[in-house]
Amino acid sequence: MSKIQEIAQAVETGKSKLIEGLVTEALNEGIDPLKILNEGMIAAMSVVGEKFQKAEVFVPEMLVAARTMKKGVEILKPKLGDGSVASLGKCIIGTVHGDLHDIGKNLVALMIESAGFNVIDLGVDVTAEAFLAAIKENPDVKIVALSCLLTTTMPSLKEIAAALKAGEVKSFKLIVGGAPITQEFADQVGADGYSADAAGAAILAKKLAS
Ligand code: B1M
Repeated sequence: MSKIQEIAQAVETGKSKLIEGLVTEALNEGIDPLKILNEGMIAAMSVVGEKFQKAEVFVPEMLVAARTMKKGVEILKPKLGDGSVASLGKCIIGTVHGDLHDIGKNLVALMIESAGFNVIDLGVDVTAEAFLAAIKENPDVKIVALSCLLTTTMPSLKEIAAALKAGEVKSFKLIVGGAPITQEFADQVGADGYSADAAGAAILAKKLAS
């Protein structure tokens, strides 16, 4: 079994005690950190999602897989950034109200930070009011980023986008993403940009802020 397969299996089966060692070994073997992330950890989370859909695993298994991935990402973090100094301005990010998924949002935050932004992460289950308060506190914010993982919280994203567009501060760009989000939905809610993945979100943020 390759190291990447071992990492994927550890995430899939929630072996959080093994993950740090496996990721460190993979890095020491010179495996590309992005390959470890995409082909090892993100791929494993997709398998967990598919198994959940087929009722082969349940919420507790998803939770331990998520915890294991988080631990692995912590080891990868310093290797994923490009080391640039924050200078592109502020980005406020959060997972929309009603939604507790944060792994994808955390990756987007990490990539945007690595691209040179100062990231203000509001966490999960973030209401329109909380986004507006953060924008009021940071009126020079360049990018507001909304993450949404559930089809049932897409209306929440829509509401937040509308509230932000109607808010006092209008100088920022709004970007959206997450598994159920499409370019079409992003256009519908009046977002300035959409990306399907974390690396794309960072490129988009850079483009929109310049
Ligand atoms: Co949940 N869950 N979950 N879950 N969960 C999904 C999303 C699901 C697809 C599983 C499935 O059925 N196959 C399904 C949603 C179905 C749907 O809406 N159509 C689902 C469900 C149903 C639920 C619950 C309702 C289950 C229940 O309680 N019965 C419940 C809801 C709780 C809530 O939020 N209110 C729930 C709970 C949970 C856990 C808490 C157990 C756990 C989350 C832990 C955590 O995040 N801290 C969990 C997990 C782990 C998953 C899966 C298995 C993995 C999610 C993940 O972390 N993926 C997921 C299945 C799947 O995704 N295949 C599933 C890895 C991550 C890197 O990918 O988050 O997609 P992702 O992020 C990507 C892109 O989407 C994108 O970039 C990232 C990386 O490139 N992206 C952006 C994300 N945000 C972006 C923002 C951008 C741009 C790109 O711009 C701003």
